[in-house]
Amino acid sequence: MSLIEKFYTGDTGALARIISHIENRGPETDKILAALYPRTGGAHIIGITGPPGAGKSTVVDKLCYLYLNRGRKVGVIAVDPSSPFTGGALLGDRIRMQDLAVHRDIFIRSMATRGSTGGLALATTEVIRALDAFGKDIILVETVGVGQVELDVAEACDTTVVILMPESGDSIQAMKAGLMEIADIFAVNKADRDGAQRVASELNMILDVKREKCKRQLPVVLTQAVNNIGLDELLSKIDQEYEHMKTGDNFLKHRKKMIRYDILKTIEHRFRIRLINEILPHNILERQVERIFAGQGNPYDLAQKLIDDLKAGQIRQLPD
Ligand SMILES: Nc1nc2c(ncn2[C@@H]2O[C@H](COP(=O)(O)OP(=O)(O)OP(=O)(O)O)[C@@H](O)[C@H]2O)c(=O)[nH]1
Ligand SMILES: [Mg+2]
Repeated sequence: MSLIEKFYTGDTGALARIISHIENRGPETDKILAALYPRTGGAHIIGITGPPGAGKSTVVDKLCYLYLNRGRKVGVIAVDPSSPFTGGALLGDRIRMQDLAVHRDIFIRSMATRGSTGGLALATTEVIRALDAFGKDIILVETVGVGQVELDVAEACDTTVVILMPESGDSIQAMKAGLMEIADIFAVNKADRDGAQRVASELNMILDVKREKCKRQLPVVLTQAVNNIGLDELLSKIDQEYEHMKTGDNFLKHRKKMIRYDILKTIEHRFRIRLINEILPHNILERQVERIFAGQGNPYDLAQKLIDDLKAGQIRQLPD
């Protein structure tokens, strides 16, 4: 039986091997992704992001139980762009999630920069597609909300939850505009601590303008993930948001946005790799770096010249 056939029998080992293909980007990766694609589109993809230590993993853990109790099949991806290896925080997550990991209907995977050759967001999206094709109903994707990778990953999710904590109070005003933009739902976690209510009120004030303008709910939920309080409400907001998205034109628009995202991300990534490894003449970058370093020319003119040459179909000789 081929790997894909095994995958479709529900063999978790085959799923794990396919994910390894994606991470290591072997020669067969593209064929595998193409073969899985027709079976994607059934899962609800939920991004969980927010500042370090806000309680994202704890929330993910509790949501997993709630979904499993409802008989849903769950996939979890923990993305850590800062770690060149599967580092400390993720190890902690894995230990905490160990109870869960033995459950037949759950699959948990950590992803770090390792092996993804600069395309962590793309690799994460591809793993999401693999879990989707495998038949997962719910895919939870945890990212630490600080950089471009998170914003890219959020774009590949249906629903994005931003988790904050009372200590985030000072930083709400300064919260990256990007993080505010991508959130469908906010959870102020650690509501057992002082200041949670104040953070929620501040947030609500900021959001009111946007709610009015975009005719959106943008709910703010108070949670105590460790005490298992507020998670039912969070889950019902996630459901409502998804139901709303599925009405009218929203869903078609969203799905088309995803297709567009997959195409553009794939082009970007493959083009960059091919450009460096195949299209640009051997050593050209190194030679031009030396030249610019020595005070000749600048990166911007050089980049434009290379683009013009590519458009014209050939890279012309550059001065050394
Ligand atoms: N007091 C309190 N502590 C909590 C709550 N939820 C989580 N924590 C604790 O906060 C710490 C961080 O929780 P995590 O779930 O690992 O947070 P995270 O956002 O996943 O952290 P990173 O992945 O490292 O960014 C842990 O010690 C949790 O036990 C809560 O509701 N109240
Ligand atoms: Mg975590």
